[in-house]
Amino acid sequence: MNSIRTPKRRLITSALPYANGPIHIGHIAGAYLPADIYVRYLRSMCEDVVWVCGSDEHGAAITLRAKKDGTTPQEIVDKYHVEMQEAFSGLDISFDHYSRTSSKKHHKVAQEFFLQLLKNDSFEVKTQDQYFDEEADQFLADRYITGTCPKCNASDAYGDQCEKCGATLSPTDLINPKSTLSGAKPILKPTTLWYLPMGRHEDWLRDYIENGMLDGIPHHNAKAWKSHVVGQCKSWIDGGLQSRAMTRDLKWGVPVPIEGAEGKVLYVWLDAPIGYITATMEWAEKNGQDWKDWWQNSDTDLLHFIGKDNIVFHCLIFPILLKQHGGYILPSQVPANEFMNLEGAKISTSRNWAVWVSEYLESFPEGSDTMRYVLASLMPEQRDSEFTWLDYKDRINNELADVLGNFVNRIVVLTRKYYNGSVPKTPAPSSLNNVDKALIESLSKAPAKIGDLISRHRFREAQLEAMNVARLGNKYLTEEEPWKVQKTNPERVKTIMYLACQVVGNLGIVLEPFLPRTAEKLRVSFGIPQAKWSDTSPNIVNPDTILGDLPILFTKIETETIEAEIAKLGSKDDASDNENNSNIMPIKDSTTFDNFTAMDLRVATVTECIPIKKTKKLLQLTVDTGLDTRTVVSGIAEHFSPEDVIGRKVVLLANLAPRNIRGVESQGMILMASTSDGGLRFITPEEGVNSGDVIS
Ligand code: B3M
Ligand code: ZN
Repeated sequence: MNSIRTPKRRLITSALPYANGPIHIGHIAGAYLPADIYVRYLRSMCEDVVWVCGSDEHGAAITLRAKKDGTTPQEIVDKYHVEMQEAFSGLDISFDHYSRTSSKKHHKVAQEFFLQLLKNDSFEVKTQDQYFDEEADQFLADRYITGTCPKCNASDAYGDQCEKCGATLSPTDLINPKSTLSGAKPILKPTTLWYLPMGRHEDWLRDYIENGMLDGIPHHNAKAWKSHVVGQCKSWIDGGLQSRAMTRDLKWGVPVPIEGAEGKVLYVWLDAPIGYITATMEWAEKNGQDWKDWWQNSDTDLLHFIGKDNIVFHCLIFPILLKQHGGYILPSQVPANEFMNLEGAKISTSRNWAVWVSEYLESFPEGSDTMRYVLASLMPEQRDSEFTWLDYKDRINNELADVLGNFVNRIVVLTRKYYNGSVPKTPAPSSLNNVDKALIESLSKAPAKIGDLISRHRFREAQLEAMNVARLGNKYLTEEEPWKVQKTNPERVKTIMYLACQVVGNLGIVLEPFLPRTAEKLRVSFGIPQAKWSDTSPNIVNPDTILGDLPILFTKIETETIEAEIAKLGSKDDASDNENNSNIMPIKDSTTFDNFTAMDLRVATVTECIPIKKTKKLLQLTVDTGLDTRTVVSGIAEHFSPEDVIGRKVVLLANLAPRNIRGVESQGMILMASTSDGGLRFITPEEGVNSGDVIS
């Protein structure tokens, strides 16, 4: 549970994507797929839930993009507002309502919100010198100004941040400032801005974030918040919260509704989160509901799904705004995700180092469930993660096709063969053996286990547990071998097949949040009317149900297919932006051939993996070397979790003298590549290379 009380309803939001470019898989894995899994589960639990999102159509990113493309901001946002929705629906991202912030309605809602803040004395008005571009006749905020970073000397730092070293800057910190509009050197000129004095709010924010307390009353379970979210907020608060300007001297945005403030708009990070409110109003109006129940009633839990770069805005700034306005509830959970990298580098729009959803769906028109599955398997819930096409292929072939697809197919084929497609009668309890009983028990427990993980936003594990239901069924079939038993004991086979059909029936419900299309196919074929979590049971499929048509669920992916996808990627490193490639390690001093041949390098397969208690970095691996099975301790826990590692082929230094590490004898060392972005990656042998093969 997120909350210390049980809420009557839940309002879910996902970050409003900037309408200045297409959606890529990093977006999906960050703020949309996790929310979709969560919301589908809540719907299936018949909970009262609404999920809103919309396009963020203001901000410098949009105007800069328009300028680059030689068009207007309106045209840009109109284009991407449509394209982004197509991408979302292509991956079955099931918002209840998708709005946009350039609408008249939103402008009005945001302006009224601002006026109430003004009334409540929430701002400090300051007149200060700001950079002004005389050629473009415009004040330059944040992203309109670039220059040399005073911290790292990168030549292209922005007015608010250096993307090279991550330093937070203000425009006047930049050396040799330049306007991005005209290239001109800007001058300083006074202007009036409305600031949010965030420092005033440090004390209650700290109590809210660290203890889940609000106005002395328990508000949410702070322990249920992710540690990286709390950690980021704490370090902001500890560093002292600075006042932040809530208005900008720009033409594109929500006009500041004050006389004398012509030519000023609301800061995009003031207007965008209010977009969640506008979206809820629109949804409520369409559905005959009162939006206030969702925003102004303490029976409601508010959850924001976002990426880690949006944490400060959702955990500190927006709560201040909501509280200053008065009458609104505050978020009770912000399950922010970290970043997903791609093929060994950061996803980058400008370098086209991304998997674009629309292009992906062109290549894989039926690929919604498979991409969802892979992204959920790799979701960057607690730390950054990495998507690779090889992994995509392996997970589809080895998990979806071999485990799930194969299992379901075997059931359908055998039921057709033995019973003309009709599910056998419920077996008498007395006919169940211990294996059957164990299957029934695991099957009964799975839905609650999966549901609990989803409620706690542990979507990777939840999906793994849901797939374990299919693994359970597969194992049962393999052990009971109905195709053999049929010859001698067809009565027994009826029991086996009845139970195996129940496994598929339950999969039709527990897979729904992750693989909605596949789950629906299973439900339709096995006669299950709806995806209702409470319908899961070891007797979910009625006897005598005639199984409907069920074509092959997953087709295997060929190596050439993923090679074609990899070839579409642009440039991996930012050498093009920055001449010296200083991230790459220089070559070490020379060594001898004998030194090299003294090492026994082997391919091995990881069969088991567990964390080593009381350590942050260490995993204990069991590896099959082809000759023996041994234990290896590896310092990779900050980069990989055990489920990332099990089943992988790795390169092992096999004759390294055994060493005792934290009480465990490590019999060798796994070789890893340290990537230029500070990551660690496995060295994965190509197909056909097996455990025991010697590397020389
Ligand atoms: N548009 C930022 C982003 O896409 C922003 C989110 C707004 S949520 C209110 O990173
Ligand atoms: Zn810098």
